[in-house]
Amino acid sequence: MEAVFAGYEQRLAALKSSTNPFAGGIAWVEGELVPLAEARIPLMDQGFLRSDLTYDVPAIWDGRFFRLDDHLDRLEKSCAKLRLRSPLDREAVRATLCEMAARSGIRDAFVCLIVTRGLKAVRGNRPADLVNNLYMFLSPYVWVVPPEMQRTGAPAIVTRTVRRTPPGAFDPTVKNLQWGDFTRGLLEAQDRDAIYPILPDGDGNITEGAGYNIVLVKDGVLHTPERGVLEGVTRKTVMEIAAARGIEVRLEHVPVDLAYHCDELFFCTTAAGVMPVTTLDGRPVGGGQVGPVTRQIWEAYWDLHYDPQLSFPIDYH
Ligand code: PDG
Repeated sequence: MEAVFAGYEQRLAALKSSTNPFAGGIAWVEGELVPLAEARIPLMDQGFLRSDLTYDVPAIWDGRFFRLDDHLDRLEKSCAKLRLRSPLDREAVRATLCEMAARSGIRDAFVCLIVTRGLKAVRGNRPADLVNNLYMFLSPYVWVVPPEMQRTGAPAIVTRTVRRTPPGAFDPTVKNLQWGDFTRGLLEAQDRDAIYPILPDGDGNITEGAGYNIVLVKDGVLHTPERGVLEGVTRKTVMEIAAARGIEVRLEHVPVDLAYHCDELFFCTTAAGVMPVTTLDGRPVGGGQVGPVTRQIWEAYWDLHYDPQLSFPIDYH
């Protein structure tokens, strides 16, 4: 862990001392590059007014794009499900994102692409007649669980006041910003002296949390929900790491009860990687410390960021 964080801290210090106007973040809006803090969206965009959009978040780590094609594949599938079309094709998106990284000098980035319905109301219009919008930005890397907390593990709860929006209401495999359930979960977590909510499905199973998938370790086997969740790229990487090490993974319903009796628990997301969780509802998970399976997967996850099959270097000119 320490080597990964030390390298990152060094690069962050260099970024913070940069005088580049894009060092704090860079956005692409209607073909223009602007500092992220100055980026604006048109009020009438249905993405804003109705959350009629989908998005995706790949990351850049140590100057290399990680699994960009997996994220662009998922974005295209999400667009198809919502009958949206990105106004830029994949090659143009890839080239623009690399140019944005180079222009900003950001070497560890949270990269966001949002495709929205566009400027006319859907009501009274046929989706096929609308021109959809694309917004893209890079910001310095975002940590859902910050490094200092990853060392000892994060505090989570299973929410009592809110369940995850069911797949029949909104398909969670379409990455979306209808965060009402997650926002309620985050508030409940604060009220209960924790930070991270785990939302149940209303039928006694866990789903996911506010921007992360959930994996339990019980007797050396990984358990993660197959239904009612985003099919996370980080989780996919975790499953590949497990397969390569002969660790069994069960993708099935995961009862809430198993979360209370597991040996280890971790979250995964592009915005922080593999995040150990060591307390649940105020009680220790397993031994209350970051466990050996989590640790092994954590290390392998960050090592893979230098694997040329999964990542490529950005030309910073
Ligand atoms: N589930 C949900 C609801 C998510 O939003 C995310 C990622 C994941 C699972 C994990 O997916 P992946 O491993 O492909 O990243 N969402 C975070 C957003 C973080 C935030 O707070 O905005 C991300 O895309 O990084």
